[in-house]
Amino acid sequence: MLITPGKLLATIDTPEDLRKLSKDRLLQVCDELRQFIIDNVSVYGGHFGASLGVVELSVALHYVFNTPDDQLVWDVGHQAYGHKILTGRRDSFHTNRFYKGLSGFPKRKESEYDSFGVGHSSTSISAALGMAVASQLQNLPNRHHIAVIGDGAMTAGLAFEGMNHAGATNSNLLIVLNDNCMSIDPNVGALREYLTDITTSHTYNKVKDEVWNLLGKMSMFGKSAQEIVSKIETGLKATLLHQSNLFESLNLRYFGPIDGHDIDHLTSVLEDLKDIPGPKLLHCLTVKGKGYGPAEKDQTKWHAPGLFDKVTGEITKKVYEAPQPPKYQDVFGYTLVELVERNPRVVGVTPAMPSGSSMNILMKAYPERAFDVGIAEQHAVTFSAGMATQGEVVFCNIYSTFMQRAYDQVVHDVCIQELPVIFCLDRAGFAGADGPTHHGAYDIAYMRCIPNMIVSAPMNEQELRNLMFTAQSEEIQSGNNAFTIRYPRGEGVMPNWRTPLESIPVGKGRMIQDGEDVAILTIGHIGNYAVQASAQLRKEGLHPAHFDMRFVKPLDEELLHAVFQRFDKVLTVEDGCLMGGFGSAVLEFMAEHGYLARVKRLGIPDAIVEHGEQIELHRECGFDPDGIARAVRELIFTGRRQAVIA
Ligand SMILES: Cc1ncc(C[n+]2csc(CCOP(=O)(O)OP(=O)(O)O)c2C)c(N)n1
Repeated sequence: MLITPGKLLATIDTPEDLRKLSKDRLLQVCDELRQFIIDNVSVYGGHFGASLGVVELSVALHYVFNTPDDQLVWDVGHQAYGHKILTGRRDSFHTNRFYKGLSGFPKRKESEYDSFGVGHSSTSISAALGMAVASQLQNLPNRHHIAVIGDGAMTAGLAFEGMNHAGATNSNLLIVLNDNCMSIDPNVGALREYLTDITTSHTYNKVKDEVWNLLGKMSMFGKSAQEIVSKIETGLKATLLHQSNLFESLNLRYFGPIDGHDIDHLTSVLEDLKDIPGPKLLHCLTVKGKGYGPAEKDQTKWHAPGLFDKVTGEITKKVYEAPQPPKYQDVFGYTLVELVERNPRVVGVTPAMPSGSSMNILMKAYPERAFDVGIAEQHAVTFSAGMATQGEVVFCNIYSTFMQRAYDQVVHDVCIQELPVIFCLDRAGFAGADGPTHHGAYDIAYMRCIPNMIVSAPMNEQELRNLMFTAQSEEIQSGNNAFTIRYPRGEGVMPNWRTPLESIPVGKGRMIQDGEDVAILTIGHIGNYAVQASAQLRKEGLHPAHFDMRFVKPLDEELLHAVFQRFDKVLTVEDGCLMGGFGSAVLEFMAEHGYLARVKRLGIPDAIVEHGEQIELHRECGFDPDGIARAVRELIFTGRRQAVIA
C-alpha cells in the first residue's frame, strides 16, 4: 500500500523546493508532513512519537538553513523521519527499516543531507562541533552547523564533553535542545529538574521575550551594541532564575525556551540566530507524539508502537490460539523481581531503558531497588561497581550495543577491581530493523578477553533464569568475577517459562543431541536454529551431535576434550562477530591442546551488516536453520570426497 502525500508535500522533492515557498505555507507543509508520518508508520511500523514532535523543527531548519551545505546533525536519529521525507526520500519512505530499504536512522551513505550517521545517542554536539571547527580550518565562515539533541540525550556525559569543548571555541555551532521531558520513558535526573525550572519561570520568560526583541533591534547596530545587550540579557537570566544559567556558564549563549510547534516564531528565531556568531543553544519545548492524541497521552508506548489503526489508535496485536513464549527481556524483568524477593541485596540498574529492558517490572514492584540513571552507560557501570563494593548484588542491564560505550568502565571499574557485577546484555546478536548501529555483534569478543569475567548466553528462558540465579549466588558474589549474560531481542521458545530457579555449574555446557560425523557447538538462543537444522538433517539420514555450550568463558574444557576426541568435524554457531568470538575461543582451545579437526565457524562476518528482520540477517550471514544444515552437509560431504581422492 503506497501512501499518498498531501498536495503541497508532493511538490517538495528537496529542501530547495521547501525554501521556494512563502512562509505562510509552512503550516500546511507541517500538517501534511505530520499526516504522512502517521499514515506510513501506522502501516509500515517504526519510531513514531519523536518524529511527530519535531515536525515543525524539521521544516523550520530546512527552510532557514541552506542544507545540505549547512550541516544538520540529528541526535539518535529516531526523530528524523520528517527530515528524510523532506530530503528526497518521500517516495521510498515506505521501505523505511525494511531489508534493503531505507535506514530508520540518518546514514551518510543514504543521503548527502544525512551529515552524520547515528543511532546511539548524544553524539550530535561533538560531531557538529567537529564540522564547525573543520569549516573554520577550511575558511568557510558562512557555513552553519546545527545539532538537534533531545533532553534525554542531553543527560549523557558525551553531550557535556561536547558542550565543554564548544564553549571554549568561537565555532559557528547552534545546539537545538528539543525538550519534551521524555527519554523513551520519562526523563530522569537533576538536569530534567533544571530544564523544568527554566521552562516554568514566568518572570524570566516574560523579560526574556522583551530582551529578545531588543536584541533583534540592536543587531543592526553592530558588534559592541550587541555585546552590551548580551551582557544585560545574561545578567537578567541569572537574576531571574536565581542561579547562573547552566549553558551560559559553559560559555554557550542560551536562547529560549520557545514553543517548538509554533512554526512562524520558530523560523524567525532561527533566522535571527543565524546572525549571532559563536556557539549557542536554543531551548525548544515540544510534545512527543504531537498531533496524534493517543501518542501524546502515552508517550512511552508510542515511542515505537508497531503497527496500529490510525483512526482508532488501536495498536495491532497478533492473536494466537496457543500460549506463546515470552520475550527474553520480560523473563529478565520478572525473574529479577523473584530474585529481589529472595535476596534483599539484589538491585537493578538501567541507563534509560526501563521499558526496553523490562526493568520497569522491578521499578513498579520495588522502586527502591531499581535505578534508572538516564542515558549514561558509563555511569551505569561505575555506579554498579560502587554499589558492588558495598556488597549489593547488582544486575546492570544494558543493551549489548550500548555497552560498547562503557567498555573502559567494565575493564577499569569492575574487572580490575574484581567486583562481581552482573551484566545482562539485552539485544545481543542482530537487533533487526534498527540496523548496524544497534546490532549487538561484538560483546562476546569484547567481554571474553577481559580477565575476571564470566561470559554466558542462555539457549532458552529456563537457562536465562538459572544463569541469573547462579550469578547472584553467594558462591559467585563472594568471588572476584563479573558475570555477563547475553540474550537476544525477541521471544524465547518456552511458553511455560516459570521454571524453578536452579544453579548452573559455571563453565558447563550440555548435550542437546548425541550424533555422529559432525559436532555442532552453539552458544545462546541461536542453538534453537541448530535444533531445527538437526531435525531436517535427520530426515536426510544425517545425524550431527549438538552441544549447547552455555559459557564462552570459562569454556567447558571437559566437554570440548570429549568432542575433539570423538569428532574431526566441528561446526560452531554464534549470533555474534566471528573475529574473537565463540568460534575463535574454540579454535584457541584446539591450538592450546593440539587437536586437529576441520572446523567451520558460523557467525557475523567482518562487515557492517545492514538492517532487516533478524531471520533475514541470519540468512544473509548463513546461520539461519538452512545455513546451519548446509554447513553440516558441506562438512560431511566435502570430507568424504577428500577421503576418496586421497
Ligand atoms: C547510547 C544510547 N543509549 C540508549 C539509547 C536508546 N534510546 C533511543 S531514543 C532514547 C531516548 C532519547 O530521548 P531524547 O533524546 O529526549 O529524544 P526523544 O525521543 O524524547 O525525542 C533512548 C534512551 C540510544 N539510542 N543510545
